[in-house]
Amino acid sequence: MRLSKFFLPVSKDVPANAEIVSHKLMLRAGMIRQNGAGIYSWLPLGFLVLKKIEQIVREEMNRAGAIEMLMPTLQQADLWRESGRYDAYGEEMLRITDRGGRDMLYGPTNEEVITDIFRAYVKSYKALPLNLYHQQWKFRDEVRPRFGVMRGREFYMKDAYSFDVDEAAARVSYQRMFAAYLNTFDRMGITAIPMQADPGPIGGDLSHEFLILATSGESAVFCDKAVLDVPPPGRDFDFDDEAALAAEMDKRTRYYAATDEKHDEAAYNAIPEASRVEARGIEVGHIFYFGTKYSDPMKAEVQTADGNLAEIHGGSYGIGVSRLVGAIIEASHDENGIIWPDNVAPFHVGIISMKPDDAACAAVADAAYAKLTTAGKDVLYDETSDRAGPKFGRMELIGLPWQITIGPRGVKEGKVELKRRATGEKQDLTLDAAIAKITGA
Ligand code: 5CA
Repeated sequence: MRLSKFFLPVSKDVPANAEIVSHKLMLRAGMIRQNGAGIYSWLPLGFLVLKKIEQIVREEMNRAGAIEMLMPTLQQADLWRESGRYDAYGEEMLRITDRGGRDMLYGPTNEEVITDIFRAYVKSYKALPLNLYHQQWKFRDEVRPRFGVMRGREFYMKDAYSFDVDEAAARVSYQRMFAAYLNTFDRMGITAIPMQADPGPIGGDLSHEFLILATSGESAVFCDKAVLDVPPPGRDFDFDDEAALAAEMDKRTRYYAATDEKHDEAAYNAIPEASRVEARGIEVGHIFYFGTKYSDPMKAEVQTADGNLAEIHGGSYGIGVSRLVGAIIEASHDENGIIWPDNVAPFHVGIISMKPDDAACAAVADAAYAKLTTAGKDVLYDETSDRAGPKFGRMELIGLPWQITIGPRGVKEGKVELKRRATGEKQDLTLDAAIAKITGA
């Protein structure tokens, strides 16, 4: 993408209500535009990152055997009356009436809709386990939308729903999502710590929140440092291996990790002092096992192996896809701007052409752009005639993992400057050597 043909409205001014660094940086980098309280447009740079995160979530859900689909944003109130949640959900639910006088709502989550789909088609245990997911906009009329996309009213969520014939099978489905989440967040360059969460009315031990550590986090977090060092299951992990699934969960849950809501001072104090971590965290995912909470009132039953009917055991698994854009920035930035982890960066490389009106300089910069694009890299090519200061400042702000600066002096010596955004490390290299470094060749 040539910068002169892109839409990148960077700005120095941020509104006073932008309290935290990710919100400020997203506004300054021209990633989002507020349209109303907690409601945002995703400008091109922000949209690229949102799509990268969405794609990682998709690949890791698919790898774990979940199947993608799409449900609508608008739902029928009658389904929520069946589950009993229509009145219980309260003011967070945006309620709408259509021209026929029917009560509708903008979905805050999709347990009812998916249970309705399930019961219409699935009649036998033989079709289980089944895990269906989608990535779709949600609306929750939060009392206090704030921190930009981190606590929005309209936000983008991945929500998966598992269906099993009994609790033991549902536990395996839960562990499968638990393991998939670890790989998902790892690919985004962040460490998300699973913490026991309040399982709600069902009880049991099966609800976890996944939090990343960041000073601006809304929750206080207490954990054993060791939990941060457990490696993710990895690409070759076998999601059908039930012993391995249980082990992945056990490897982490054996260490203390809790938010303030579940904090147990005595258990925390039992950790060796040097290993105690007291920090703040952002919830980027939340998984639940809820048994027959929806299948019971909504009559989602299957025939079991012995010919009886059984209510299915369900779980739901959320990831805050739009929240992650802000959360990753909270975890990865410096005083000059964003530092994108490689896999979620809107472009892999930024090329700064220092003198686009100098023929030799422009030729090298054009060649760099062509070669990197051919090598499959997403490139933002700054061939504008802006001054050096603003060019560098903008490139630092938007935080692409690699920068190549091409100026007349270097070109004379056959060199370009390659900079790694995360470390600030700079090297003068031939163009081909710089490209080889970026492409890992
Ligand atoms: N039905 C379940 C699982 S699908 C559910 O809705 N869980 S949730 O309420 O915890 O939401 C899932 C994830 O969405 C959260 O972990 C969080 O990362 C994200 N999320 C929730 N509320 C907001 C919000 N107001 N703004 C941005 N992201 C949010």
